[in-house]
Amino acid sequence: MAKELRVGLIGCGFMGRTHSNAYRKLNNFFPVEHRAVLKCICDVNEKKAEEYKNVWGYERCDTDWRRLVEADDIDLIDITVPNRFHKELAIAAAEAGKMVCCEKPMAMNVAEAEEMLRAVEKAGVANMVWFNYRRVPSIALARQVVDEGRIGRPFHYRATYLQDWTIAADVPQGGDALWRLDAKVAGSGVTGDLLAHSIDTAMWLNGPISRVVARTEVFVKERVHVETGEKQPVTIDDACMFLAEFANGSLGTFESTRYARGRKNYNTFELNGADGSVFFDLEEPEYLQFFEYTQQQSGKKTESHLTGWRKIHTTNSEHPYMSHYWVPGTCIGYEHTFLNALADFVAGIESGQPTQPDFRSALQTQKVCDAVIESASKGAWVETRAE
Ligand code: SOE
Repeated sequence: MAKELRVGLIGCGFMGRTHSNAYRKLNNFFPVEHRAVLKCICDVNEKKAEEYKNVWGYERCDTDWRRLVEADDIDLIDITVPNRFHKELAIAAAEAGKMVCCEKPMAMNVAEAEEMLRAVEKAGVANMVWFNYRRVPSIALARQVVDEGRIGRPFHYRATYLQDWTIAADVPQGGDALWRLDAKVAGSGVTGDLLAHSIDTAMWLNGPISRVVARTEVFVKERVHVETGEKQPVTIDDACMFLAEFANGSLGTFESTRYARGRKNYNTFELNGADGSVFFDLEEPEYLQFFEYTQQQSGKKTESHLTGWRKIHTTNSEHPYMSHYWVPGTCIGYEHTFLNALADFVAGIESGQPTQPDFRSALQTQKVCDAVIESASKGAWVETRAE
């Protein structure tokens, strides 16, 4: 009889759906010992909670997160509410002895993230932050290529994360749907929402970022706030670009905006080293591009007339995660990145090897985000203290 992993999920937004879907499918695709049980869905909005209960098959719904966190029949609290509430919920869940999985960015700032880390470590509960893009098979393959020593000494890391959904000046800010535009609820704009993903991926592939210099911009200065109906100054960053120095001596550039007309969720990176390069583009997620200059096994330079970028279709069962899905040549998608993350988390509970990124690792990303915001306001280089 499988062990149960009884889930209480808080938050009925977009991420609440992606996670609910992962819990439902876990045991269809991954041979883990635990069976995910969708026990309770919680949201302050009763109608939404009821709707999610029915659509995703939760056993019950609740509007009181404190009651859920204290409930005896819950093993894991999953937090998908807006960023402002992450800290309070995560600490309460840890203190109640529950495992905690939290959406990104981990917190509003480093001070909050540190408190959350102390709470889970004191309670000794398993924890994870949902940086789902690490679980795109092509990105996981990039990590494998780096680990196999095929890139050699790294020189450059280049990331972009572009969207275009806030260009219209009449898009309001705040409320259930648009809290990402409200600094009091989101903490920051594209830095915490989009660049946090890029930074997590970058540090996973290329090690810690030591210092940054950033420039942010707010293109639409005032927007109507959904709660007050009044025009208020926009205090999030609409766009952010920064230069980075990695601890390994390589240099990075990061660009993010919600004003790149035509770009919906354009998330790319390229890493260039002495022996090779990798490039990834989320608009073609089933490919990793790899340029091999020096062949890793022989140590010889690839013959000049055969050099060129390889576009690897990452759908073979040898590619990360793919043995759990279909046959070679058939791709998987966005939803599976959450399923893969959940499977890794559960495997971590079962093996005793905590899954990454845990709160300690996500704190390092938070440090870089805070340093980016600080640098943009000072107009100077800022040390990140990321490890
Ligand atoms: C913002 O539009 C958003 O939904 C982010 O919050 C997610 O983290 C990103 O993966 C997709 O875009």
